[in-house]
Amino acid sequence: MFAFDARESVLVIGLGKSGLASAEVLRARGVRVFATDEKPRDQLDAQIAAVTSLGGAFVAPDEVHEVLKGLTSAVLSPGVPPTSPVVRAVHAANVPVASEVEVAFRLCRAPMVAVTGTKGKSTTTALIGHLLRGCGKTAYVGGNIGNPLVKEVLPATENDWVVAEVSSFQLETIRAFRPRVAVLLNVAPDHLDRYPSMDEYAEAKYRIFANQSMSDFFVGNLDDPRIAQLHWRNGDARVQAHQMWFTLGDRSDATMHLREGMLMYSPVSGDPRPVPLIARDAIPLAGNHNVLNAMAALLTALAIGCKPEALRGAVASFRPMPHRLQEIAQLDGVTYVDDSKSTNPGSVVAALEAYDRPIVLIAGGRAKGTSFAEMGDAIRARAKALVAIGEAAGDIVREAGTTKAVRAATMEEAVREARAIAKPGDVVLLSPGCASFDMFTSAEDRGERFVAAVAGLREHAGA
Ligand code: UMA
Ligand code: ADP
Repeated sequence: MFAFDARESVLVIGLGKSGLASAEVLRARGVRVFATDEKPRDQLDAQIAAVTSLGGAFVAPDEVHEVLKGLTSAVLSPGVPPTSPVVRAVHAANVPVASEVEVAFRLCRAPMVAVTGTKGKSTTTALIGHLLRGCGKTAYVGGNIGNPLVKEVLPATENDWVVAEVSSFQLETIRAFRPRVAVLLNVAPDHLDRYPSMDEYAEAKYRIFANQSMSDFFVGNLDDPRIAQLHWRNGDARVQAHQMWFTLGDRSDATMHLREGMLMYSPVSGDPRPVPLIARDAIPLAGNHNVLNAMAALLTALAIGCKPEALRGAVASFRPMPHRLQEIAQLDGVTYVDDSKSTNPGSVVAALEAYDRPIVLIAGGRAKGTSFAEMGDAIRARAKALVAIGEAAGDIVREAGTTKAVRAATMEEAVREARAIAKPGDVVLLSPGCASFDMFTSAEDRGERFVAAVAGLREHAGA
């Protein structure tokens, strides 16, 4: 069990990116693969063809019971919740279930960095990969960031590093998964349509350090009140790894802190006096939240043995990832910012705080069981106007109270409305705070539609 070789027979549950990659890797190792997916059968032609061409067999969800007896394990896609009938049937048959990142961990020869948190995972994961490469190391980056980890780990040797973005969904069904460095960025309301409470959501995230010991590192955000409770000074013994903490405050109980605009590093061994590492303004990302993300990435690189001199140059050459506070155009003195990957209310608050200019905010989409109250406070405090879209538009307008608000039915209409309100010097910010699936196929699709709508304005203006 869990050697994933020709003696084993595995059911892959869910045939999206994660499941198809798992099927491919397992088949290449000679594993007997069955695969299932709860989408209507007539929408699965391409997935079934892919599984069949690999030499695997598709099993309809209501036929899974027929193959349960011979299974050695099941590999679960992150989007399939534990309440799914297929997962329940597999558990009832005592077939062990593992997440795709668990399979990746077992097949991985390189030491691993894993990054989780409600927001900032992809930025921090990409930045860690960038820093490690800038320090001359070979780094493979994958996971929730988009390219399934199970394929990414395969070429990595003992001398390389794997940097994995892991979601709470993926962490739910890990078993031996044990990163050399575990990064915990923040825990804020999100995915409350899957978790009964914030406590349960946080516990899923805490699994990232569950198998660590003193020879590993834990990098944690001291400014997140929930995560700060894990600090050894608070008497919490759950984190067994060597703890490295970061904060925007000027505090001596952190391994990295901010003092007079400088990121200060207190080495974990040797002379503990803080050394200036890099100026806050040298981080090429907007917003305080990104200073925290950069601190987490820098601490990780330092834990791995990167030298401060090399890190300074590497940080400076990093660029924001697409759809994360990405400035996409300047038009008639107005700056247009694509933050489509802002999919929970907390990331809207962070985006609004990142600009000290008047903001016309485009927000809304499909809510995920979260409250918009705090986001409404931030809109009232920082946005000059709101253009609301999608299913949650009414709720967000209500929470935004007295802020000037208009509704738009399409992205093109939203951009036209925002343009009509914005004055030179303003920012038009797409930061939805919601999932995209009510109007778009993905957050990327939503961002691309925004970019296209802004380009359309330019054409109309003849610019
Ligand atoms: N499915 C079922 N039953 C269900 C739910 C889904 O059979 O109850 C099937 C669907 O019909 C579909 C397949 O499962 O065919 C989709 O699987 P999936 O939702 O796990 O999606 P993948 O395409 O495999 O992508 C997953 C991650 N998706 C989710 O966690 C929802 C991707 O993260 C990740 O990039 C990819 O693996 C590669 O690792 C996306 C995400 O939204 C970006 N993540 C969440 C987030 O960041 O907030 C956690
Ligand atoms: P994730 O992978 O966790 O979704 P990303 O780095 O892709 O995180 O960023 C997604 C969104 O969250 C972007 O809008 C980004 O500006 C915002 N964001 C990034 N880091 C933070 C943070 N530490 N706190 C709040 N919002 C953040």
